[in-house]
Amino acid sequence: MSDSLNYNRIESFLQTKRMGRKIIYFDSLDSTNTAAKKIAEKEPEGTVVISEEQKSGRGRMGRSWVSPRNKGIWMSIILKPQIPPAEVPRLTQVAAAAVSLALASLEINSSIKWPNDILVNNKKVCGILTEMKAGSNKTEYAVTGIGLNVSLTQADLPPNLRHKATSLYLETKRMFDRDFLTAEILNNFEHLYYRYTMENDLTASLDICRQKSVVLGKKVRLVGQDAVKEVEVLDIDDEGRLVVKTNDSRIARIASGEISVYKN
Ligand code: BT5
Repeated sequence: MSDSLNYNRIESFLQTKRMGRKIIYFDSLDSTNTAAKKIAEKEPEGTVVISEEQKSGRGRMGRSWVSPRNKGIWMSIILKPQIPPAEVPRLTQVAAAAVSLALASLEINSSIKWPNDILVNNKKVCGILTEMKAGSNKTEYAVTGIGLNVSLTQADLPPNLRHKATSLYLETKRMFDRDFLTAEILNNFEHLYYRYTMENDLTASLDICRQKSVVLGKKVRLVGQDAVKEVEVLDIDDEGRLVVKTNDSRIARIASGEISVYKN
């Protein structure tokens, strides 16, 4: 196993028809999501942009994503789903379920913090960023970016993240094959993605998100655009939304947002 990703090895582990059948590999990039969006219109569904490092890896809402060289999987999948733009955020749940299954195949137990964080031992090991280009009713394309910390050490993480971020290596003291893991994520993603977009069945993904959820039954802080609300999480509904009970006992359904868990 070398330090760099190897397309032929990734391909040898793939069991997919589309996902990862074209991989565009970079040694260094600003952001795989940014690069994928630039070429999304002309590339086929399932094309993957992957880079050994990202200089300006992005999280949601302008946040940054730490992406040191050779230490993680920083990839973006180009998708052309026949779903309305309002449903595109669900692809994040599909990807979260796929990552969680891929980790389980390596005997790593993970949990999912709705909507886009994968945790191991309660620390963030993976984040997902889905972006799209859409008209009012038609999704032109979506790009689902996955950042998975594989072999980062404490020194690879900035001090302000060390209490809440981790890597597979830090949690297990094992080194993982990034080629295999990349393929395994894509294998699981393809299965769940086509069940949703071709068979209109999101249940398979949502069942995993529910089983693995760290927020179900918990009191959480919901960070909205203009206010922070404390709510109790009742469920993830069949559309992937978080069902919450507010302090004044009203039920609300949240399609996307930011939460922090503060109480059991
Ligand atoms: C995310 O945003 O978690 C989405 C991250 C998506 C990264 C992938 S990598 C491939 C593709 N290309 C990109 O440019 N992005 C995608 P959010 O929920 O907003 O979380 C961001 C926050 O996570 C930051 O503000 C930090 O607190 C924390 N963070 C940053 N880097 C991290 C890392 N490597 N591991 C764990 N936590 C991190």
